[in-house]
Amino acid sequence: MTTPRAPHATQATADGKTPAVIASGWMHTARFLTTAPQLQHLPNLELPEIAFVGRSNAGKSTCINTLTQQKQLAYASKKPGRTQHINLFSLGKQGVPDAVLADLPGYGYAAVPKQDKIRWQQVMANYLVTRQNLVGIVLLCDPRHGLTELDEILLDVIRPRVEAGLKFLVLLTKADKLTRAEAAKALSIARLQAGGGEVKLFSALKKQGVDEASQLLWQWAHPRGATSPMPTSPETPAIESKNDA
Ligand SMILES: Nc1nc2c(ncn2[C@@H]2O[C@H](COP(=O)(O)OP(=O)(O)O)[C@@H](O)[C@H]2O)c(=O)[nH]1
Ligand SMILES: [Mg+2]
Repeated sequence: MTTPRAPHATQATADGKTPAVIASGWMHTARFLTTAPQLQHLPNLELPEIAFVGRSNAGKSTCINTLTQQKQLAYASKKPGRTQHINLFSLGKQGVPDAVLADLPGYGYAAVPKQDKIRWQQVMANYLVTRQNLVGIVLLCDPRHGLTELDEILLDVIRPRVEAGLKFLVLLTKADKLTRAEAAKALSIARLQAGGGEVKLFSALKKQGVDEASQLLWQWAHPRGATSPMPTSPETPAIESKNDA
């Protein structure tokens, strides 16, 4: 006679892995794919792509490094605003990637020359509006500043795509710096501003929100509702770059 499954085990896959373990292992496979100063220099990919956006200093690099459990994947820049390229990272087993993370330039850094600011806004808007394989956007926001005017502009830019099904998550970073009351307030304000999109607290320091965010991203990239990563078809183009050691 078989032993009844414990209620918590109903989420585990045949090999006993929970969704959190699967998602975290998947995030850990992230490796550098390529970098591009402009949209037209990015490779056209068939893989689902998830973009990370946010103001300079919002905690984007730290968040990507935390989610992927890698210290240096997204360079945590000492000079905010200087990372002006779009950096792509591939996810999934070596040789059979199943998704891509895109790290977009941070915006809103005061010391950046005006023409650079305008150039980036164009790069960003272009990317967010036209990138074909984009399936989701993670907007990083420091809750002590809230969603700023530039974040609102970004929300406006992506709204039509979100309405058409693009996934969207706001991560309120550095949550360890907030009291419970401040965190609750920041959440409710951001939920109003995000117009129904998902909003979660995140702390790299306390590893808060890491499992939830990883699982959400995994689901975005694997929309068929599989409980383990989809088998990749043999036709999937090899996109590993030479830099991908
Ligand atoms: N306390 C705390 N500080 C953080 C956290 N995430 C990022 N930071 C700090 O915020 C600053 C900006 O982070 P960074 O990842 O470089 O931001 P980016 O410009 O958006 O890539 C750095 O000094 C980080 O150490 C966090 O979860 N908790
Ligand atoms: Mg950064």
